[in-house]
Parts: sequence; structure tokens; C-alpha cells
Amino acid sequence: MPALVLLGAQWGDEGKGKATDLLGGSVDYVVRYQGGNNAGHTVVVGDQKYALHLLPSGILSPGCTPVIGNGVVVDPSVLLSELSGLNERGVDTSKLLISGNAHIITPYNVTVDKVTERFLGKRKIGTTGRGIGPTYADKINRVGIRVQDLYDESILHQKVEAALDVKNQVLTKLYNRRAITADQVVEELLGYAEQIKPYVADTVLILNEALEQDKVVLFEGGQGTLLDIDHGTYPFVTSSNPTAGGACTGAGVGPTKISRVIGILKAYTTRVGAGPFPTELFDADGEALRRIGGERGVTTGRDRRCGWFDAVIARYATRVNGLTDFFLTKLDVLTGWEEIPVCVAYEIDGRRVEELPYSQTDFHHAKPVYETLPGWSEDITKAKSFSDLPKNAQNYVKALEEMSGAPISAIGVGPGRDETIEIN
Ligand code: 2SA
Ligand code: GDP
Ligand code: MG
Repeated sequence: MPALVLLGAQWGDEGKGKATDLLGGSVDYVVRYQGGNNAGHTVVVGDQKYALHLLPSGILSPGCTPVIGNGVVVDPSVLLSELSGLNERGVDTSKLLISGNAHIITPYNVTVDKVTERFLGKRKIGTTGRGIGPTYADKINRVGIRVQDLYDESILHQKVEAALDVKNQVLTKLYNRRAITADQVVEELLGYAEQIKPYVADTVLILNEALEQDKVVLFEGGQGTLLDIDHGTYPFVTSSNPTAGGACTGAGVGPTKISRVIGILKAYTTRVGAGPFPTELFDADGEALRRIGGERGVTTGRDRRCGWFDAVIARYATRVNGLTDFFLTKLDVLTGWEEIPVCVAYEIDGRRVEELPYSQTDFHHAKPVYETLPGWSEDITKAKSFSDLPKNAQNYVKALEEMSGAPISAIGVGPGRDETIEIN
């Protein structure tokens, strides 16, 4: 099992942090390959709760080397405060490695993100406002600033000037804001350079050498499949590739090295930000899922939109990621419902559709076709094996497995490390 990918099968917040942390004890490297501090991964260890944004969840496992790959966007101030926050709590972060090719989220990228959202008004994406989209846009436009640029002041200055050229035109002429000077940006960025330097490394070489030595490398997705820039509900997506292929480009490891792709799948569905969501609930059930599931953004504190499980999405995630298995999370949250509806297909303009429509218009018109499964009322948080679950909970899991197209190899029955049922 040399390299494995762990990613979100829905719209994010499926419980990737907990799953990565669970595997952390048995892997040598945990690698973030996309996104930045828009991610919010909660890990509960004993009575301690950690909220990680930029750092890989493997940072909490001693013996595991956490890596920020080239595909990640790094806000240096967030990086340093997340590191010092963990250090204050006694977590050793000294093994962290950061790719010199990772792009930097500059202060002007954060400004552009917030200003753009404000100007989009009703049409806004509902971003986390962390500068993610503008930073990836700069990367693609070839005016991005990379971590390695922090160590050559003259190049840094030239690149910041180039990046600000067009942005200042837009900021001053379109948005009526003051121009940003290259000097002020360079000064701020250089202020972080020395503190970050010990972590900067050729992570592509290190990871490939580790794989050649049969070390185990886990790639941890930052968001979910439906937020993928290519395969998600565009334009209501993030600006990178959380899907499995993103692990290859975002870390510099070839697809032949990856032998397992785990989809983290919530037993119901949530999404934060704008965009279509066929099974969204606007009633007391939606409110109950939000309350019982603690569905609030880890980064922004926004309430998450909640709805029933959507098997069409799960099947799609299986396909676009080549999933080998699922971890089903938050089954405990569904305890207490007499009946649980599950979306098995969509109805679009009078037609029954079994697979995710590629057309945005069709997806916006998709109405869920539900099948209702019997619920359970017994507390399942202490269950240690599949047979400990009430029959109806077992049947719910089996039904989801059948509909989703890949085996379920673990079930989450609570946020803690030990509140997990492994299925062999
Ligand atoms: P961005 O900031 O450009 O990536 O936003 C684009 C869309 O991607 C969504 N997005 C997320 N969705 C769920 N969880 C995320 N992480 C945080 C969490 C979110 C939070 O774990 O709770 O705290 O609000 C995340 N990051 C990005 C975002 O909502 C936009 O729809
Ligand atoms: P991520 O972004 O995919 O890492 O997920 P988040 O951390 O944003 O949100 C998942 C939330 O569910 C966190 O608060 C986790 O502690 C919690 N969680 C994870 N697995 C389970 C589970 O099986 N049951 C319950 N009740 N909570 C869980
Ligand atoms: Mg999250």
C-alpha cells in the first residue's frame, strides 16, 4: 500500500480530518495537495479538539511527516499562527515540509477575493474570503508568487510588481479602492521568510524517494469532489482539484504509485456557500441535522446547508475519483429518525435520471427521487463492530454501499478517534 488518497466525496466537511488522523499512525507522510486555509478539518483526540486549516491532519501523529505540496496555496501569516497555536498546545511541528513551488496567498489576493464577492452581490460564490481563487488565478496567469520567491528579494519585487499591475487598475478604476504598492507587500512577505525557511524543501523529490523506499504516503484532500474546479458544480466550486487526480499534480507523484483512493462520505449531505443542492432541506429535519451534526463552518463559522443522503453524488464521486472504498461518517447523527429518506435518482423535467447530469441547467432543475429506509433509535456511539449496530442501521449502511458503487470499509459513530467501526 505505497500511496493512498483520502478525499471528500460530497461538498466537503465529510470528516476527512478525523479519517486522516485515524490513518496517521500507520503512514509515514501526510500530504495536502490542493486548497489552502479555506479548509477546516476537525480532529478530536481524547478531550482535545483541533481545528486545522492549512496544515495536514497528520501533524497530530508523532512519527508522521506532514507535507504541504506544490498544489497548495499558502498564506504565510496563517501558517505561522497555526504552527504556534499547535506548539503552545505541545504538538511537535518541526517535521513539517513545504514545497518551494507552492504559491503564496498575498494580502492583495485576500482583498481581491473579498471585494469580488461583495461586487458579485446576489451572484456571489460564498467563498471563505481567504484569497484562494485569486491566488490560483495568479498561478494560472503566471503572475503568482511562490514560496521560493521569498528567498530572492529582487525577483520577489519584480513578481509582485507584475502581479499588481493589472490588479491596481481594477482595484482603483473599477472598485474605487486605493492602489497597493509593491514595497508594502514585499516588506510584509519578507517578514515571514526566515521563519518559514526551515520547512521549505523539494517535496516532490522527497515524496518520490520515500515511495521508492516503500514508505506509506497519504494524500489528504482539502475539500470535496463537488467543489472540484473541473468536476464540481461550477462555478460554485473552489479553484483547485480536490479529486484524486489533483493528488498527482499537486504533489508531483505519478498515478501508477496510487493503489487506494478512499472517499469520505457523510451519512447525509451538507454544503457551505452558494450553488445547487438537490436534497437540501428547509424544514425542521434540516435544522435537526445541523444541530445534531454540529454543522457549522470550521473556518468561517457559517451555518452549513443540510439535506438527505444523495446516492447520485456518491456514484459520481466513485467514478471521477476511481474510489476503492468509502469511510461512512456521522451515522450517529441519524439516530432518532423513524424513517430516513435517501435520494436514489433525480427527476429532471419529467425524466428520471440516474447519473449526475453534466448540464448545469439540468442539475439546477434536478428534483430528488427518494426511497425511504427505516430508522433506529438506539445509541450507536459505543458500537465497535458492524454487528453491534441495530439491524436498521446495518441495513442503511448496506443500502448506501449498494447505491454508491464502492465498499464501505469504516463507519464513524462519533467524532473521537475510537468512535469508529472498521469493516474488514
Ligand atoms: P473558496 O474560499 O474560494 O475555496 O470558496 C469556494 C467554494 O468552496 C467552498 N469551500 C468549502 N466548503 C466546505 N468546507 C470548507 N471548509 C470550511 C469548513 C468552510 C467554512 O471546513 O467548514 O468554514 O466555511 C470549504 N472551503 C471552501 C466555499 O464554501 C465556496 O462554496
Ligand atoms: P473535514 O473538512 O472533512 O475534515 O470535516 P470538518 O472537520 O469540517 O467537519 C466534520 C465534523 O464532523 C467535525 O466536527 C468532526 O469532528 C465531526 N465528525 C467526524 N466524523 C464524525 C462521526 O462519525 N460522527 C460525528 N458525530 N461527528 C463526526
Ligand atoms: Mg471542513
